[in-house]
Amino acid sequence: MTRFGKHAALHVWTMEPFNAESPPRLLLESLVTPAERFYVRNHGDVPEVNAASYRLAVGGNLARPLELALEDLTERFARVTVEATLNCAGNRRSQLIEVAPIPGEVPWRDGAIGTGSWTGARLGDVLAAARVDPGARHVSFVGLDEVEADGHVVNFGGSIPLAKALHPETLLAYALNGAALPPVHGFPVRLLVPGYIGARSIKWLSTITVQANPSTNYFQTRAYKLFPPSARPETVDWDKGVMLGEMPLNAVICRPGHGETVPRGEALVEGWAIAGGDRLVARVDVSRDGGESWHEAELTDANRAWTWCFWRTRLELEPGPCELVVRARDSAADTQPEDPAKIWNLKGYVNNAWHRVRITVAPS
Ligand SMILES: Nc1nc2c(c(=O)[nH]1)N[C@H]1C(S)=C(S)[C@@H](COP(=O)(O)O)O[C@H]1N2
Ligand SMILES: [Mo]
Repeated sequence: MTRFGKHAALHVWTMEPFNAESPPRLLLESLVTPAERFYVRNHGDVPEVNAASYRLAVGGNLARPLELALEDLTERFARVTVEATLNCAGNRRSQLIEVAPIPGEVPWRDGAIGTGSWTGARLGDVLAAARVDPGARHVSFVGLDEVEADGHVVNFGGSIPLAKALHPETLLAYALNGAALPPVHGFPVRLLVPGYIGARSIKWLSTITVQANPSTNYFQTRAYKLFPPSARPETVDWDKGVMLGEMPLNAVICRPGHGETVPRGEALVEGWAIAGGDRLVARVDVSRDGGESWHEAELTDANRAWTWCFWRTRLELEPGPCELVVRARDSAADTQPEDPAKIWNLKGYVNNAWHRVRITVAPS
């Protein structure tokens, strides 16, 4: 156990703020990730929140503004449980950094992802009680944590389209895996936006505002935007760029790991795959020759919206150096880009290039 009750095998990138990811093998042990193995992505200190005096303000373009105590959320609204994978937009950034440097960002490998069984009130139920005005299009959220951004102290925040806010999977979550939300994951209440980048699942929620436009928070208008590979920090126009929402399709090989030596013959290759939005993983292909030829892998569990699925295949491996590659296809027939250089972007977001693992196959 390390800080915040995390498993000792987690790789801690920074202590302040606390940022840590799970090794791929540990993730593969269960479809629902135990809290102590769940990655942490913080931009500031973990706020200490008193549950008794906590209030969540719901305002903006609506008829009945609300101020909800934790007990209001747990008792007045239906208690709903949703299994959903949280995936950081910066997950797999390290592979983009191999293309060109991305200074000032956490160099996540592939473990900034985890699946929780989240319990809470539907955001849609709360917004129905508040009676949203026609004409509202976005819902914006602010957390209690204070973050240093561009020389200013701001609260972490962001927004999602009203339509997504009203979908039944979008929760004001107060429990993770059957226990109260741990402080580091947003106690007492966090937003859960399945299918979206992790950054939109705002922790330690303080206010919810229904409005006509997206949030003007730094983390909506400046960070978590996608720029083309040609954009450079010195010259980029921050007003341009695509605000990130739904995650793209992705797949990772968890076993064998980079640099491992495996015996010749049949090897078990395993990992996870996840489709963005409400799409499903339709197929996973694995290559043992750097992407020349492909073998369809078996999906080992019911493949449901909002959650990753695990896959596995057995491949005959010849002695010598070997490059394993994975790529998936989703229910919208979309697939992943081959080359990380083509999707490199200055903040290093949403890398979903083919995942490659170089191993050595021993002679006998
Ligand atoms: N208030 C607040 N919410 C936040 C963040 C944050 O720093 N502050 N980080 C976001 C990001 S970038 C991610 S990926 C997820 C991580 O959630 P976790 O730490 O519970 O795994 O929380 C999101 N919500
Ligand atoms: Mo993130």
